[in-house]
Amino acid sequence: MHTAEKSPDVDVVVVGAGMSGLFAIKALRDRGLTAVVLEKAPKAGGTWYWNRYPGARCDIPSLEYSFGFDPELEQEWVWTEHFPPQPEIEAYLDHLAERYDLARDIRYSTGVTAMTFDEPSGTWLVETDTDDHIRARFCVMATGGLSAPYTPSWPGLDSFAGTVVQTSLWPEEGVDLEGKRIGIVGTGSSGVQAIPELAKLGSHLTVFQRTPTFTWPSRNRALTDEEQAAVKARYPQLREEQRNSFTATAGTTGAVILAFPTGERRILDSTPEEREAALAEHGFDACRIWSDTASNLEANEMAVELYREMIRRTVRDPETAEKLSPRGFPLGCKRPVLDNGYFETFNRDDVTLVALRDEPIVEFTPDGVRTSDRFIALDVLVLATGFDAMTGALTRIDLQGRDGRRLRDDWADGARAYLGIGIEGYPNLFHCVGPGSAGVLATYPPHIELQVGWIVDTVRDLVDRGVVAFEADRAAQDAWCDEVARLSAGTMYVAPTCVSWYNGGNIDGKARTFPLYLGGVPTYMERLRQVTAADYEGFRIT
Ligand code: NA7
Repeated sequence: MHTAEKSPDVDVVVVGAGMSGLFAIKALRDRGLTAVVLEKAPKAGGTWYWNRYPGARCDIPSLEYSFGFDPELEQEWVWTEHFPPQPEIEAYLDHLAERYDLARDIRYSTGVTAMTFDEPSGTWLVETDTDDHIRARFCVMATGGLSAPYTPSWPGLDSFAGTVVQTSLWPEEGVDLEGKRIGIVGTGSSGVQAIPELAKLGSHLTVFQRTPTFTWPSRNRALTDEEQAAVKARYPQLREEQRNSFTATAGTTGAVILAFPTGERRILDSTPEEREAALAEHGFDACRIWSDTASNLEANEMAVELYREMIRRTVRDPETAEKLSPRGFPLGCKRPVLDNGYFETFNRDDVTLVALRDEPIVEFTPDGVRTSDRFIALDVLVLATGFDAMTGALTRIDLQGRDGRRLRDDWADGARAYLGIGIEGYPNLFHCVGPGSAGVLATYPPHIELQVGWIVDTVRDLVDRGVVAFEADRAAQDAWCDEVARLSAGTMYVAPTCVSWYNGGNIDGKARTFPLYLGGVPTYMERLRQVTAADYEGFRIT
């Protein structure tokens, strides 16, 4: 095919119609660019479409977990709870699609299977599972950080005659759970949110736990009209606070996301009486009020002991309390979890905890599961087993860059990207809040407005200049990856005992790297502004 025949169908293909994709399509259109969004789900919403399991909820306050680009929308939209439940966020995103007529540029039920860069024409050919072939000058990967579900397997699972359902692929039509014997594997955020609800729905719930989790009472509550009005009255300031905050949050929300200590006193210098007083005053939060737990493993372990003490005080059966108690990895290594009565659920007579490290799964049978110690009959198996986070959604596409390079090979030893936006070897391709950016460490909507806003402005400029290829430079990418690594050195995220989806440790065989930028959102955005001012320093422009 001649280059002339490879003229693009659209300026931009956006992959994904979650929060990033919806914002991208609106912003691209506002700047006069043509775009098509390809979305594998039958609806918009991304994470908030797929994760519709009982109890699904965001752990960022609703008034902050929303876009600020349209002051009218911000004032009109009514949130009902402090932490938004999944149906409310889904409704909010549906509303965005409708309000700005975004659906006319979105092809639903269309999964991207392959993407190939053609160097002479400077275009991408995007192929889908519905046999679409779309040629675009630029691609914006709005594929999400937690969107490639991880599904483990056990011997005999295929023979299980009951229902198997994954929290991250929960069917729209729902799952019949009423009065069923339910088993759930996984006690991360999804499991911790689902467990209290599944216990209420089923006749019996068995929780299969591999690693005990750190989770804090969310203290979720209905939002009063007064509270909501007070925030809406100062929304411009709140958005400004978000833009200027390390984690794109206002108030104390950032401490929740990072599990960072909030106090000034060292736990290593504390007396038993002071620690007891902390437990009495702060409960589960007593482990998070010290200044030395983020950097000192001995202090961290003392804080964890306060946490274990709270579990002992909450869970009546001492053996169950012990099994639920985190040991052997530091507080702050994983993303903190917020719960609605998680530990209390284990006081119910119809809930059983199976600690898989003591009692591993041997096999599934048509009727249930056999562990090393017993047989447990099940009607429904829920998998809350997490995600191939941050990179999986990109590496599961057959993404072929310059000179036939494949992303899944280039990232086999860990993700490498410049500014968390561009990848050397993959010109004209941008990814949203991906590896190398603050990514999942910052509140998505404001972070998306800033970072995806930069991408869209850049694309507009490149189109105006008739640029054929825009590609991260190898040396600039290496320097950025070094900076990302330097900032995480010594933190709990990369502690040798920390196994998490942040560092790839949750997936067998995945490279162990921590790809999130820990310099904070304002520093990151300042860097992007400097890069633009220096004519896209670190990118090669053809
Ligand atoms: P997470 O936090 O990765 O949790 C997954 C859970 O599944 C975790 O408890 C895992 O245990 C468990 N798991 C995974 N594979 C297995 C196998 N093979 N056997 C037993 N248990 C297993 O995912 P979530 O969906 O809960 O949360 C992800 C993020 O979404 C969350 O942090 C919020 O930001 C929103 P492990 O700890 O690996 O031993």
